[in-house]
Amino acid sequence: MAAKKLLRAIIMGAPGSGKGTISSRIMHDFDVKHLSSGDLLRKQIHDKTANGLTAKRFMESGELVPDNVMLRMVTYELSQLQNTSWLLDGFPRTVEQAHALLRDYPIDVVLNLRVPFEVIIDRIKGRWTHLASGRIYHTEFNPPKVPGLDDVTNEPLVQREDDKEETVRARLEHYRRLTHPVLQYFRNKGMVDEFTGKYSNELWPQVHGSLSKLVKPIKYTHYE
Ligand code: G5P
Ligand code: MG
Repeated sequence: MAAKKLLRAIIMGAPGSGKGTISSRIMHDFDVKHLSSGDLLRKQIHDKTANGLTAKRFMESGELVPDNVMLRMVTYELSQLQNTSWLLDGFPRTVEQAHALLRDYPIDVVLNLRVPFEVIIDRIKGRWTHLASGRIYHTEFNPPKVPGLDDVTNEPLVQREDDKEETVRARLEHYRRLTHPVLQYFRNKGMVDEFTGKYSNELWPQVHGSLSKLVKPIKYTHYE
């Protein structure tokens, strides 16, 4: 029997562009594991690990966590997923991280979400997160069944420490300065599929179509 084709994908986009939202839809419709570097870091902070303590002060000011911490953490997680399709969200974010990743793994596609910056600031104000699972809600776009509680565990939702307006602006600035060159690096290699729009529901069918050319979907879920 032929070996199953494993997907190696990256999802990119500015903070708040909908990477987490689109990733959870991808997991639902494709046999792919979602690995979010931000979710990993928030878990380490919650568990008060050494990496978590280092990461906390960078994240709270909207800065990037140092490359050596990120590389150690993500390399370990990927080593646990040898025979699994994966989608990386939030990594790589610097050219150094990108080089290190490509040294170890061939990447099939980089999905880039292009959402206007004005839309993003408004969105982040309404975001609520279930820290343990990374599930994301929005007071209007995707409200929980019971306000303030996670749909699956009924545990309380929180607002992220780095979602204050001035920190979001700092995150957007770091994105422009440090992460945009990563995108350019992937574009020069012809690896990027671009998706432009204001709403995740508008981008989703295009993303589904793009991935379906690489791996067979389990289903197609429509959102409106
Ligand atoms: P993260 O956790 O990677 P960001 O800043 O890249 O964080 P973020 O904020 O998680 O990205 P997102 O995942 O792109 O945003 O967006 P989302 O959560 O899906 O959507 C945002 C909100 O909008 C949600 O409430 C959602 O429900 C809502 N929404 C989605 N679509 C729509 C829509 O169509 N309409 C409306 N109205 N709402 C919508 O990284 C955090 C920090 O960790 C560190 C850095 O310090 C970083 O700042 N970090 C790293 N540092 C160094 N290197 C790395 N590789 C690092 N990775 C993380
Ligand atoms: Mg996210």
